Amino acid sequence: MTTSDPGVELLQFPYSHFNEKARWALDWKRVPHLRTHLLPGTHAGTVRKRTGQTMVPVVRLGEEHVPGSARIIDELERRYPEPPLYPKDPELRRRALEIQERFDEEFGPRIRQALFSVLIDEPGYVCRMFASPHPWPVRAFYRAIFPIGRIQIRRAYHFDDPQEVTRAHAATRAALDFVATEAGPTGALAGDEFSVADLAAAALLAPAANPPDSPMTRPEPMPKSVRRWTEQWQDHPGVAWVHASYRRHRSPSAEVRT
Ligand SMILES: N[C@@H](CCC(=O)N[C@@H](CS)C(=O)NCC(=O)O)C(=O)O
Repeated sequence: MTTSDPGVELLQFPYSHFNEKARWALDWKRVPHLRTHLLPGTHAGTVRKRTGQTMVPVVRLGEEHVPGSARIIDELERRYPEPPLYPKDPELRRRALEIQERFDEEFGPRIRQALFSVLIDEPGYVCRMFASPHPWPVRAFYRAIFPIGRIQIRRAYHFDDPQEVTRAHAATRAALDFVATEAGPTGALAGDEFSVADLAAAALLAPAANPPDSPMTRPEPMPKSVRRWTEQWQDHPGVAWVHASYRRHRSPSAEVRT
């Protein structure tokens, strides 16, 4: 560790809802950390070398690498208990973790699939979303190799089956319905206080809600297809819930810039 290394590092894609979960947790707990931006596709080698698997987010805590947003939050909660993300009451904690798991396993991947069903035909915009923190030669390289990435995306999200897109949209709507109906009088999903349940649901719904002035605000101008996709959800009360959660609880960045 050097003097400018706070000992905590987030390996991430800047536009990614699972990465936003980990980023929000680090910011919420005011943990000073470095952010290493990786490019989806070319990230695999770096992440595999460090963790033996390819998915981000990964958080390095000292010498230890922790992959997976739920595991990261669990580890942050243990090392940095204040302010808490887990409710104290055991029953509320169980409920909060159950909601996180439902968003992680069921809704989150489908919301991403729904967004990619329109992004796949907007290569220039995809490159802006994912490669913007990188210098222009990297951006130009990324744009040039995107046709290969596009084939992989089509395969990974099963876009040759139109039913898959229908299912992805239905799950996005179900996730918005869930937060709109489950939120209590304070807006929280488990008890009265902001918890891991709210963080997970708001971060994983961010692609549909496009919360303003946040790390998940999409670059403007959006292509027409992406704007149409985004606007279709905007009057849903679930979107109002995501916007309110970001406004009230999305802490400023605790990133350390070297
Ligand atoms: N369940 C994981 C999901 C993480 C995930 O899906 N990460 C995606 C980006 S959003 C990824 O790294 N994809 C690239 C890969 O699988 O190599 C979590 O909660 O962190």
